[in-house]
Amino acid sequence: MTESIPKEILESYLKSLFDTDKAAALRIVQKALDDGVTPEQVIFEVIIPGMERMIGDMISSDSLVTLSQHFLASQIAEEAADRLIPLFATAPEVQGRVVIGTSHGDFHGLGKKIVIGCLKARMFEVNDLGINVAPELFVDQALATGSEVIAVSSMMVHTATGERGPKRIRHILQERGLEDRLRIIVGGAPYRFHPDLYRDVGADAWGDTAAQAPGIVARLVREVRS
Ligand code: B12
Repeated sequence: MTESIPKEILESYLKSLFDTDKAAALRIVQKALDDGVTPEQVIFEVIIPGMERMIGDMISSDSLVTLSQHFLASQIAEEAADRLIPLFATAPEVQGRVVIGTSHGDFHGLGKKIVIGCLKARMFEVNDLGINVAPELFVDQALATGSEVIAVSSMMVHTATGERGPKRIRHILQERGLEDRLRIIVGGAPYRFHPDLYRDVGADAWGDTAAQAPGIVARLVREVRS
């Protein structure tokens, strides 16, 4: 199928997200594929618009239902990207490689998960190091995976600004002469209240929302590759 997909598919997919019905969302994706919709169309015409709609509609609200809808959309985006991108007729060019984790001492993983969904849906290869990640591991894994960008999520002030957070990652890059090869992006609540905080912790950039992450990461990748 090359023409645009029937709009009912996106509508029913959005409804399943708003109902936080993951099984229904996955059934809709599978049925679309069975009916001849290409994996490319599912990603670009269903999954990404679904994420964007969810983030756009929900960003100002912070109710628990909102969080679970938001989270579900990103979880499905991540799963769908993992499953469908290898099926693309022409292998998509990887936009860049990213390692991501929450900073040392920080167990808040929901925001990171949403960032991963957005990046994967936009064809970035993402290695998730999990929560409570040591600064040394960020650097070692970035090198092991050929990543250009280290992404650090911190939800608490002390894990954003502390000596085992992004600051230490910056020191390691300096000590090991890696500053030309790797960029650091940070995100999470503490940065929202102090828009210059990202500089103080030694990052190259920060992103307010997961939706902004692909654009900013793409810029950082270009800087490293140029
Ligand atoms: C859920 C939650 C928890 C859950 C976490 C569950 C999980 N699996 O993640 C649990 C119950 C475990 C928890 C524990 C604690 N929490 Co808590 N928690 C929260 C809460 C309510 C929501 C955080 C969240 O998930 N938000 C939803 C996500 C989607 O939003 P987000 O994380 O901001 O992410 C978005 C953006 O920031 C951005 N983003 C995030 N990361 C990144 C990274 C990059 C690279 C980019 C570009 C963008 C980006 O994209 C995301 C999507 O758009 C916040 C309060 C709040 N309203 O923020 C407190 C909060 C973060 N917690 C807090 C505290 C104090 C704790 C505890 C210490 C409590 C305790 N006494 O035990 C422990 C700490 C445990 C630890 N060591 O980490 C404080 C932090 C205070 C501070 N200023 O430092 C907060 C602010 C609550 C408060 N007002 O006091 N918490």
